[in-house]
Amino acid sequence: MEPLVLDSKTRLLVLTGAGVSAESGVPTFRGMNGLWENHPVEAVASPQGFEANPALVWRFYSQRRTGAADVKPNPGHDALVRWEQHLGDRFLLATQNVDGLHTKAGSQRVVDMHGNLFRTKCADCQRAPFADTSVHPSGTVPKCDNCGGRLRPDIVWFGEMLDPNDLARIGEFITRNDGTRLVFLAAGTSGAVWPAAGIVDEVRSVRGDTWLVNYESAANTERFHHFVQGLSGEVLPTLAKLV
Ligand code: BV8
Ligand code: ZN
Repeated sequence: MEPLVLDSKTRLLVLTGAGVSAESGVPTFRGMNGLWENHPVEAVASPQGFEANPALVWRFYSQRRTGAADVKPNPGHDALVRWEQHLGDRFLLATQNVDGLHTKAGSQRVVDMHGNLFRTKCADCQRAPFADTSVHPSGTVPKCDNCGGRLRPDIVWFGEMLDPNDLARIGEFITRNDGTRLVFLAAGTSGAVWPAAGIVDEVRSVRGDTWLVNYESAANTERFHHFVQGLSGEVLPTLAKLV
């Protein structure tokens, strides 16, 4: 298998999903069959779910905060930190994960496309999101001390738009015209959620080279030029040739 060559003429966009955190002990969505306590995740992680039962939604996120509080980055996260150190501004990491493990590992140029589990905002006023690791007793909904309204995790739910600044940052990196060749690598993602699942086609539209590193075939495997099947914690540390 030819290596992924990261040289001075290359810029690299990486997209990660739940699979990259699996070896750190964070359950994947598919691993849970897309369910939480028999609720489809899309139902709990949605504005409609929050309107219908905010306490249930907070129980879901409180459990995930507890579960992700002490997890550690794995060799897959660490490899991406080394690639970034080698490429500098010719590197960008877009993640669908809300566990914050890339940042914990030392990644700098990170776009949290779907938000962050350890940040909270208000559903009823425009106060700025704030860092928050608090876990709430079952049945409770934390109140905003600015407007008395309901607090919610600073996470992009199904049916909600992603932050346009985040999409613009990714789009700028894809269309950048600085004489470098674009390489895209997706890792640990099933390619089932949009707009993340469409990035490979955006990259192909500017004739970029595309790689998928995944434990099993994904919904969009055929869109990639290269498919390396395996565990990201084992494949990523040896995949790239840093020139
Ligand atoms: C939006 C935060 C505008 C919440 C998340 C076009 C077509 C169809 C549907 C749509 C479309 N455009 C929009 C939609 C609707 C929707 C969507 O995509 N629905 C899907 C279900 C069909 N998208 C949205 O709603 C987005 N917003 O488009 O707004 C709009 C609005 C309304 C209508 C139209 C347009 C918002 C999407 C973001 C939602 N929030 N997360 C939370 O985390 O609680 S998504 C969440 O699920 C994750 O962030 C991630 O994105 C996704 C899970 O996918 P993966 O991360 O890939 O994880 P998964 O478990 O599925 O797969 C893991 C993979 O890893 C597996 O393949 C496995 O084999 C592999 N693996 C496992 N272990 C390892 C491994 N690989 C390597 N190594 C290992 N060790
Ligand atoms: Zn408020």
